[in-house]
Amino acid sequence: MHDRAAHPAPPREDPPTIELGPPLTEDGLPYSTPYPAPDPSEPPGPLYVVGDVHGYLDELVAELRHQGLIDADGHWSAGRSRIWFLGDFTDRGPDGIGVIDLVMQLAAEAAAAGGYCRALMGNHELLFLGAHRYGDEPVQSTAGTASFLAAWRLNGGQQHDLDRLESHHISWLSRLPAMALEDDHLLLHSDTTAYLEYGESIAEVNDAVHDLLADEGADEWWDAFRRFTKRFAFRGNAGPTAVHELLDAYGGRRVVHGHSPIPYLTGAAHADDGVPPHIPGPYVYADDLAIAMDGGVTMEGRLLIARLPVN
Ligand SMILES: [Mn+2]
Repeated sequence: MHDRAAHPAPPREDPPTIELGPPLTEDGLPYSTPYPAPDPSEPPGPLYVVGDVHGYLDELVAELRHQGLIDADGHWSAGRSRIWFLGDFTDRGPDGIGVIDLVMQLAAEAAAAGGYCRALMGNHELLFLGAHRYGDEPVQSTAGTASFLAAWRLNGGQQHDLDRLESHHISWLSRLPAMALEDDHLLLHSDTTAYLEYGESIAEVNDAVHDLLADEGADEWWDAFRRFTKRFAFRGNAGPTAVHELLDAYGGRRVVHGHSPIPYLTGAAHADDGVPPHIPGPYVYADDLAIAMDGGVTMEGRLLIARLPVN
């Protein structure tokens, strides 16, 4: 029999620290980074994902506080933690620009602390940027004449967000990736396989969306907006196959997405009884291959932040 108490583990000594200096580039010059480089000998911090915010800044701040990710003054307090926002920052709620400002601020503060705060592009980012760039210019639509401005207003666009949209917001939003892979989780905004129409690798998809926003016209933007607004591909009997199509192409063992509110995915959205939907947390479905993160904050649900992996 082992007697653990009689044989305590020896105290762990700190490993010796070797000052290697900054890494060198191919031309022998050190990289210059605006922030201190993370210590590569330390493991990465915990990974979090944040569902659709849609302008609900107070709810976002409360949940970030609740998770210990920001302090009482709204500054990053999560050290080396890694946070991914899954897109849809604006529209419907009261302060979309305030949400973007907070995420941009946390991105800078997290990087300085050796962690990161990153974000995906959702369909509402395309819609909002399109409303700003193309206004009521007519676009080709199968449903007749459409415009970004009209569609944005119909989908909860808030004029005061558009009025406060500045060039630094536009350049930040325009460069958001459409997808990312972290710790075997494939992160997407929308529960659709439409990503496959933009590339065979994550880098190809992100480059294609970036190039589209930089170079293409209103019709191509509209087409992208329509494709990334599709939903529910992972529901039902064909759902796991659809998830596998994405995982086979882009890697990962699970997809994590926003976009489709959990009460709609589960069929629990309240109709006329006035009872808000009960959202206990992220919704795992499609043979455990998919995690839905949009808690339906716009429909009296919850703004969800989850630490991955979830069971
Ligand atoms: Mn969405």
